[in-house]
Amino acid sequence: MTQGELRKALQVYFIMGSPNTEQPALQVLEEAIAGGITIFQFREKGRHALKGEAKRALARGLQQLCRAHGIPFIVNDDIDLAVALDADGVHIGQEDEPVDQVRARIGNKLLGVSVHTVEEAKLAVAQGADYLGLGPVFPTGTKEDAKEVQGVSLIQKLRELGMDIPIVGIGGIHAGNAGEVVAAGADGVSVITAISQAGSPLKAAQDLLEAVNSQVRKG
Ligand code: 3NM
Repeated sequence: MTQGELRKALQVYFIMGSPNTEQPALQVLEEAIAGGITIFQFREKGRHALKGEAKRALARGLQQLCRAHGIPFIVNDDIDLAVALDADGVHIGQEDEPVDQVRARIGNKLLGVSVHTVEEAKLAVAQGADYLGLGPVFPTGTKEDAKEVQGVSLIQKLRELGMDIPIVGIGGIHAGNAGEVVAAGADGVSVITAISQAGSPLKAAQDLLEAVNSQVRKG
Protein backbone atom coordinates (compact mmCIF):
# COMPACT_ATOMS: atom_id res chain seq x y z
CA MET A 1 0.00 0.00 0.00
CA THR A 2 1.39 3.45 -0.88
CA GLN A 3 1.21 6.22 1.71
CA GLY A 4 -1.54 7.88 -0.35
CA GLU A 5 -3.55 4.65 -0.32
CA LEU A 6 -2.98 4.35 3.42
CA ARG A 7 -4.24 7.90 4.03
CA LYS A 8 -7.46 7.04 2.19
CA ALA A 9 -7.76 3.71 4.01
CA LEU A 10 -7.58 5.52 7.35
CA GLN A 11 -10.54 7.85 6.69
CA VAL A 12 -13.13 5.92 8.68
CA TYR A 13 -11.32 3.52 10.98
CA PHE A 14 -13.77 1.33 12.88
CA ILE A 15 -12.52 -0.49 15.98
CA MET A 16 -14.54 -3.16 17.81
CA GLY A 17 -14.43 -6.20 20.04
CA SER A 18 -17.30 -8.19 21.49
CA PRO A 19 -17.53 -6.02 24.68
CA ASN A 20 -18.29 -2.93 22.58
CA THR A 21 -21.68 -4.03 21.31
CA GLU A 22 -24.84 -5.81 22.44
CA GLN A 23 -25.44 -6.94 18.85
CA PRO A 24 -23.60 -9.83 17.19
CA ALA A 25 -20.22 -8.33 16.26
CA LEU A 26 -20.33 -9.84 12.77
CA GLN A 27 -23.61 -8.14 12.03
CA VAL A 28 -22.36 -4.77 13.28
CA LEU A 29 -19.24 -5.06 11.13
CA GLU A 30 -21.24 -6.08 8.08
CA GLU A 31 -23.42 -2.99 8.44
CA ALA A 32 -20.45 -0.75 9.10
CA ILE A 33 -18.78 -2.03 5.92
CA ALA A 34 -21.97 -1.40 3.96
CA GLY A 35 -21.97 2.14 5.33
CA GLY A 36 -18.45 2.82 4.08
CA ILE A 37 -15.84 2.17 6.77
CA THR A 38 -12.39 2.07 5.21
CA ILE A 39 -10.40 -0.08 7.69
CA PHE A 40 -11.21 -2.29 10.70
CA GLN A 41 -9.37 -3.12 13.92
CA PHE A 42 -10.20 -6.11 16.12
CA ARG A 43 -9.72 -4.94 19.72
CA GLU A 44 -10.88 -7.59 22.19
CA LYS A 45 -10.30 -5.80 25.50
CA GLY A 46 -12.00 -4.93 28.77
CA ARG A 47 -14.43 -6.70 31.00
CA HIS A 48 -15.96 -9.84 29.44
CA ALA A 49 -13.38 -9.87 26.67
CA LEU A 50 -13.12 -13.26 24.96
CA LYS A 51 -9.96 -15.30 25.36
CA GLY A 52 -8.27 -18.27 23.71
CA GLU A 53 -10.14 -20.09 20.98
CA ALA A 54 -13.32 -18.00 21.37
CA LYS A 55 -11.27 -14.87 20.69
CA ARG A 56 -9.51 -16.46 17.72
CA ALA A 57 -12.78 -17.70 16.25
CA LEU A 58 -14.36 -14.24 16.43
CA ALA A 59 -11.23 -12.70 14.90
CA ARG A 60 -11.34 -15.17 12.00
CA GLY A 61 -15.01 -14.41 11.33
CA LEU A 62 -14.44 -10.66 11.32
CA GLN A 63 -11.34 -11.05 9.14
CA GLN A 64 -13.27 -13.10 6.57
CA LEU A 65 -15.87 -10.38 6.34
CA CYS A 66 -13.18 -7.74 5.84
CA ARG A 67 -11.45 -9.83 3.18
CA ALA A 68 -14.68 -10.36 1.29
CA HIS A 69 -15.08 -6.58 1.05
CA GLY A 70 -11.47 -5.52 0.56
CA ILE A 71 -11.26 -3.83 3.97
CA PRO A 72 -7.85 -4.02 5.74
CA PHE A 73 -8.06 -6.09 8.96
CA ILE A 74 -5.85 -4.90 11.82
CA VAL A 75 -5.32 -6.63 15.19
CA ASN A 76 -4.88 -4.64 18.40
CA ASP A 77 -1.92 -5.61 20.62
CA ASP A 78 -1.99 -9.37 20.01
CA ILE A 79 0.92 -9.79 17.61
CA ASP A 80 0.86 -13.58 17.78
CA LEU A 81 -2.77 -13.55 16.66
CA ALA A 82 -2.02 -11.07 13.86
CA VAL A 83 0.78 -13.29 12.58
CA ALA A 84 -1.23 -16.51 12.97
CA LEU A 85 -4.16 -15.06 11.01
CA ASP A 86 -1.95 -13.25 8.51
CA ALA A 87 -3.80 -10.04 9.35
CA ASP A 88 -3.08 -6.92 7.31
CA GLY A 89 -1.54 -5.17 10.29
CA VAL A 90 -1.25 -4.56 14.01
CA HIS A 91 -1.93 -1.59 16.25
CA ILE A 92 0.03 -1.16 19.48
CA GLY A 93 0.14 1.27 22.40
CA GLN A 94 2.95 2.57 24.57
CA GLU A 95 2.52 -0.31 27.03
CA ASP A 96 3.17 -2.93 24.38
CA GLU A 97 6.45 -4.22 22.94
CA PRO A 98 8.78 -1.55 21.50
CA VAL A 99 7.86 -0.47 17.98
CA ASP A 100 11.10 -1.68 16.38
CA GLN A 101 10.69 -5.17 17.90
CA VAL A 102 7.13 -5.40 16.64
CA ARG A 103 8.25 -4.25 13.20
CA ALA A 104 10.82 -7.05 13.17
CA ARG A 105 8.12 -9.60 13.98
CA ILE A 106 5.53 -8.48 11.41
CA GLY A 107 7.66 -7.69 8.37
CA ASN A 108 5.83 -5.33 6.04
CA LYS A 109 2.38 -5.60 7.60
CA LEU A 110 0.82 -2.26 8.56
CA LEU A 111 1.97 -0.98 11.95
CA GLY A 112 -0.04 1.62 13.84
CA VAL A 113 1.07 3.13 17.14
CA SER A 114 -0.92 5.12 19.73
CA VAL A 115 1.03 8.15 20.92
CA HIS A 116 0.22 10.98 23.32
CA THR A 117 3.21 13.33 23.07
CA VAL A 118 5.53 14.75 20.41
CA GLU A 119 8.39 12.62 21.76
CA GLU A 120 6.38 9.40 21.53
CA ALA A 121 5.36 10.33 17.99
CA LYS A 122 8.94 10.97 16.87
CA LEU A 123 10.16 7.70 18.39
CA ALA A 124 7.34 5.69 16.81
CA VAL A 125 8.12 7.15 13.37
CA ALA A 126 11.86 6.55 13.79
CA GLN A 127 11.21 2.92 14.77
CA GLY A 128 9.02 2.12 11.80
CA ALA A 129 5.37 3.03 12.47
CA ASP A 130 3.23 3.39 9.33
CA TYR A 131 0.62 5.58 10.98
CA LEU A 132 -0.10 7.16 14.37
CA GLY A 133 -3.24 7.15 16.51
CA LEU A 134 -3.60 10.34 18.59
CA GLY A 135 -5.99 10.67 21.47
CA PRO A 136 -8.12 11.03 23.31
CA VAL A 137 -9.28 13.96 21.21
CA PHE A 138 -12.61 14.17 23.08
CA PRO A 139 -13.83 12.57 26.32
CA THR A 140 -14.35 8.81 25.94
CA GLY A 141 -16.02 6.30 28.19
CA THR A 142 -14.62 3.37 26.23
CA LYS A 143 -11.00 3.26 27.38
CA GLU A 144 -10.74 3.12 31.16
CA ASP A 145 -7.07 4.10 31.27
CA ALA A 146 -7.35 6.87 28.66
CA LYS A 147 -5.02 9.84 29.07
CA GLU A 148 -6.19 13.42 29.55
CA VAL A 149 -8.34 14.82 26.76
CA GLN A 150 -6.19 16.89 24.44
CA GLY A 151 -8.51 18.12 21.73
CA VAL A 152 -6.80 18.48 18.35
CA SER A 153 -3.71 20.20 19.77
CA LEU A 154 -1.25 17.31 19.29
CA ILE A 155 -2.47 16.68 15.74
CA GLN A 156 -1.87 20.34 14.89
CA LYS A 157 1.48 20.34 16.64
CA LEU A 158 2.84 17.33 14.71
CA ARG A 159 1.75 18.87 11.41
CA GLU A 160 3.35 22.21 12.40
CA LEU A 161 6.56 20.31 13.04
CA GLY A 162 6.39 19.01 9.48
CA MET A 163 5.60 15.39 10.32
CA ASP A 164 3.66 14.01 7.38
CA ILE A 165 3.05 10.47 8.63
CA PRO A 166 -0.59 9.35 8.28
CA ILE A 167 -2.54 10.22 11.45
CA VAL A 168 -5.91 9.24 12.87
CA GLY A 169 -7.59 10.93 15.82
CA ILE A 170 -9.31 8.74 18.43
CA GLY A 171 -11.54 9.17 21.47
CA GLY A 172 -15.12 10.42 21.61
CA ILE A 173 -15.31 11.05 17.87
CA HIS A 174 -18.63 10.97 15.99
CA ALA A 175 -20.02 12.45 12.77
CA GLY A 176 -20.70 15.76 14.52
CA ASN A 177 -17.08 16.42 15.49
CA ALA A 178 -15.08 14.33 12.97
CA GLY A 179 -14.66 17.23 10.56
CA GLU A 180 -12.80 19.23 13.19
CA VAL A 181 -10.28 16.41 13.62
CA VAL A 182 -9.55 16.20 9.90
CA ALA A 183 -9.43 19.99 9.57
CA ALA A 184 -6.70 19.96 12.24
CA GLY A 185 -4.54 17.71 10.05
CA ALA A 186 -5.65 14.11 10.63
CA ASP A 187 -6.18 11.80 7.66
CA GLY A 188 -9.10 10.11 9.30
CA VAL A 189 -10.93 9.22 12.49
CA SER A 190 -10.97 6.07 14.63
CA VAL A 191 -14.19 5.27 16.41
CA ILE A 192 -15.62 2.55 18.60
CA THR A 193 -18.88 3.74 20.17
CA ALA A 194 -20.06 6.01 17.35
CA ILE A 195 -20.57 2.92 15.18
CA SER A 196 -20.71 -0.08 17.56
CA GLN A 197 -23.47 1.42 19.73
CA ALA A 198 -25.35 3.20 16.94
CA GLY A 199 -28.98 2.33 16.24
CA SER A 200 -27.81 1.95 12.66
CA PRO A 201 -24.10 1.20 12.28
CA LEU A 202 -24.61 1.59 8.53
CA LYS A 203 -25.92 5.16 8.84
CA ALA A 204 -23.28 6.03 11.46
CA ALA A 205 -20.50 4.91 9.10
CA GLN A 206 -22.05 6.82 6.19
CA ASP A 207 -22.29 10.00 8.26
CA LEU A 208 -18.68 9.67 9.42
CA LEU A 209 -17.41 9.18 5.88
CA GLU A 210 -19.33 12.20 4.72
CA ALA A 211 -18.00 14.34 7.59
CA VAL A 212 -14.39 13.29 6.85
CA ASN A 213 -14.74 13.72 3.10
CA SER A 214 -16.19 17.21 3.34
CA GLN A 215 -13.04 18.33 5.18
CA VAL A 216 -10.65 16.42 2.89
CA ARG A 217 -12.14 18.29 -0.08
CA LYS A 218 -11.78 21.63 1.71
CA GLY A 219 -8.19 20.87 2.68
N1 3NM B 1 -7.61 4.68 22.50
P1 3NM B 1 -14.65 5.72 21.49
S1 3NM B 1 -9.19 6.51 23.24
C1 3NM B 1 -9.09 2.72 22.09
O1 3NM B 1 -6.55 7.93 23.52
C2 3NM B 1 -8.87 4.12 22.47
O2 3NM B 1 -5.36 6.34 22.66
C3 3NM B 1 -7.63 5.96 22.89
O3 3NM B 1 -13.43 4.77 21.82
C4 3NM B 1 -6.42 6.81 23.05
O4 3NM B 1 -14.65 5.95 20.02
C5 3NM B 1 -9.87 5.01 22.85
O5 3NM B 1 -15.83 4.89 21.92
C6 3NM B 1 -11.34 4.70 22.92
O6 3NM B 1 -14.49 6.96 22.30
C7 3NM B 1 -12.09 5.15 21.71
